[in-house]
Amino acid sequence: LVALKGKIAKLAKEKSAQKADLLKNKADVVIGEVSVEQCINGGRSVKMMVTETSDLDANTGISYRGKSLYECNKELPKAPGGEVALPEAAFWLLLTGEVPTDAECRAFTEELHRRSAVPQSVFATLATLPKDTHPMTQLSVAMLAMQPDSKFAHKYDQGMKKGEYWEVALEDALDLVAKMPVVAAQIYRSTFKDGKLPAYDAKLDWAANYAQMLGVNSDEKFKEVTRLYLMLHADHEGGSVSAHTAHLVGSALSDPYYAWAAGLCGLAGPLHGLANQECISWLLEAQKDLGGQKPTKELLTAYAEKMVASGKVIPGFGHAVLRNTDPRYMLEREFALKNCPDDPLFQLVDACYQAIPAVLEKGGKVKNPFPNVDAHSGQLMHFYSLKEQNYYTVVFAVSRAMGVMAQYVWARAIGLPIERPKSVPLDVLAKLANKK
Ligand code: FCX
Repeated sequence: LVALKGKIAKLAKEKSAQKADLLKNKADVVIGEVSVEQCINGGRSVKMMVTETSDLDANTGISYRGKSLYECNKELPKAPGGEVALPEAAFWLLLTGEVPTDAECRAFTEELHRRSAVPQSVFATLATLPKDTHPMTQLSVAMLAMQPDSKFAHKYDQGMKKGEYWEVALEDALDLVAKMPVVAAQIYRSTFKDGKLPAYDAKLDWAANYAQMLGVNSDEKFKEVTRLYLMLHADHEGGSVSAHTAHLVGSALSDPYYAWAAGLCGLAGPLHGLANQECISWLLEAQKDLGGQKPTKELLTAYAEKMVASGKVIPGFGHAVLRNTDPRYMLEREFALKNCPDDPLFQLVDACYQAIPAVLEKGGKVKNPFPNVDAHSGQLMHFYSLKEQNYYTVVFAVSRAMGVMAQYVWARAIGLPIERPKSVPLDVLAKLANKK
């Protein structure tokens, strides 16, 4: 922990100096304009916030601290015998800007294990909810139930100085990420199984332990695919609904638990994190509709054309920012080609990959006809027996907690202020537009 804090402190000093320099010498430089369309259509591409941890390029996808996902998967430490990068190594990278050594990564995993105990009151709160409460609602409630333990909120009440914010935020961030798998696995076990949580295994890495606590599959490959999934979903810049929500809430100095509870509510939306749930439902429905026929490009083209003609959205395709096949999708595809090429659901996913972009392109209105990660993730979960679709967004949330928490720490480390963009009524917008 001392090493981690030292690295963040050093980088924060450099970055704070950079921020001060920009504000002192370049504050008035205009870096873009906002069109009427951007104002109405969700501020798409308007550069109006700072996120240190990752950056999304429309064509090459997300990079964590300047490293593409392919580079991360290659360079970050692996589990013994594993081939994919460990997600906690990605968390370290997001926090410090550095690839951890194997020893640093091992010590970091142990640090997370030490912080993983979840207060009984959190499980008691969850137990009061109706059993059919959506797992994402349960997860968000669990974050709020953990909030009384926020070190940030406690220290703030005691008059903590601004310079101390990030260090105390880091304590909460590590606690929260450490506890996520336990809470998430308990939600799974209570909602879909017998309620009993398999024993925590601190000998395993963070993701493998989560996989074994889910208790659906003891296959080593399930642990491996969980590592891959959690590494790939860790961060996606600051503008996505969940990250931006958490950033906005955090900018009011609401503590990390409040911020992530709010972010999770955004992640639960069907156009964002819930898309992976919708995707697998769509794939299973398509499989049924094909009635046992082998999925081919031709069949899927006809199937997708019919859907688009009836005005339906095809889940897992398109993206608000990406304009190419999502590299997260490609890394999952590579894993599937290696580990489950004969899975009938993978063959369907593969046929969709061959067919759907051309169908959407022909329709002419979709800005990005290519698949995003959600078009693949469900198949991998399903293959390894995690079949409860309305749980899928929770797995996404376990991963994204790392990016959002790293963003929270960095927002405090460089002293970003409360966020307050300007909104205008349509009449005012019309007046502004008519003046030009
Ligand atoms: N199938 C059919 N039509 C689609 C489509 C799809 N997959 N994606 C976009 N379109 C349509 C839109 O509905 C819109 O139609 P309209 O003009 O009649 O309203 C038009 O194409 C233009 O949309 P576009 O600008 O390309 O996309 P947006 O930025 O508005 O929306 C999302 C992006 C991702 C919301 C959209 O592509 C979609 O709904 N995709 C399916 C859901 C999905 O996969 N979401 C996961 C996103 C991601 F991974 C995440 O953030 O979690």
